[in-house]
Amino acid sequence: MKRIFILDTTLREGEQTPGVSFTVAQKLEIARALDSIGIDMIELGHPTISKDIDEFIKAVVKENIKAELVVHCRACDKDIDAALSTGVDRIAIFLGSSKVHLHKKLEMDIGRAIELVYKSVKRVAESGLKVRFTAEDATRADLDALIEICHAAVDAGADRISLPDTVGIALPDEVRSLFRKMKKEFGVSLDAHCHNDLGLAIANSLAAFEGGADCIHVTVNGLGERAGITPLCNLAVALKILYGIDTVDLKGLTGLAHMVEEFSGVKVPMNRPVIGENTFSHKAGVHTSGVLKDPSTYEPFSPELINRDRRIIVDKFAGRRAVKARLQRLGIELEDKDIARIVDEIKNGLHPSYSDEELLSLTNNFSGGEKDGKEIC
Ligand code: HCA
Ligand code: CU
Repeated sequence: MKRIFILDTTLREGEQTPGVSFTVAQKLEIARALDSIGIDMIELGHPTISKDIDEFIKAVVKENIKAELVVHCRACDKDIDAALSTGVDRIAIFLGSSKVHLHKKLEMDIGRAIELVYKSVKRVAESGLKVRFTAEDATRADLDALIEICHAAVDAGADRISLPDTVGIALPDEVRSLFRKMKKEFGVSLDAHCHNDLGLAIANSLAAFEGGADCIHVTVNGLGERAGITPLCNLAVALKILYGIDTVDLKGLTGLAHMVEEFSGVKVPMNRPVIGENTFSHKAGVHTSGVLKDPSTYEPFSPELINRDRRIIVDKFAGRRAVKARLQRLGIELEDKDIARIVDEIKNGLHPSYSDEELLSLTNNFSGGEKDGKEIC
């Protein structure tokens, strides 16, 4: 079976989310948690950005982390010096590759970019560390220029090339085809890093994988610049469900997502695939009835896969089966006629959704206020 690596960049790209700043202690906890679920590579940040980032990187390399530790840096001596002093396994050097990045942002031509990439990558390679080169904005670059820049990196010693969709603008077919072409051209490993500006990060990551990418970049909860990048939970589950590919320990994903939600202060929306509160909730009578007979009627995969529970919502949409199942979970067995009365009562009201306590209290009203569910029967 095809092997695919996952690089988590919650600690680098994720901290670029507006409003997010992790403490060193939080970052160490996230790094340990990522390692414990079997992430292959952890991208740690740029040591020149701030003292605490440098401090964190120097601290995490002393931990017993199995994942490859990667520092991200610009193609300049100041960044490379700082990166080399950290003791990580790999340095990822990035430089714009599209015309708009080269001409407008960096104000240089392709010749100068090639020189810089060659010189910077060679410096790191000669130090004995592994080097990845990131051709920033690769999906908007002219293909010949992109190939030329990447050749300079590979000739200088890079064993990995990242081809990011920096502004999340590419279509899955374009990404698949770009990776196919680059795979034919280069013998090195290729990374995909897909931004989610148009909601295509997951689709593009899977397309990159189909096109020959060896490694996909993710962040926990999809954190990152603007709309963020491919979310770890979604990617790992999609690879398992759609391709049968094992990556990380899926049962560890829910805890990790909650940890990063707390540390980042960025709430996971309730309808977020895989990890959102509603992912395994069923509401309409037709749905709950189907799910209670066979969960696969309305669930593409079981909540147990990621250590979660199914929820049966009880409100005006609920049918007898849903109410019966919810009461059974609370240890209450009622006759069908009593269930029918409760359902009628629920349907006559406008209560948005019954919690267990509210359902119990409604049930008790119907049965003269008795507290113990078993006595109701
Ligand atoms: C950045 C740009 C980057 C780099 C991705 C990579 C992008 O924030 O520095 O190194 O693979 O999206 O192009 O995140
Ligand atoms: Cu990015």
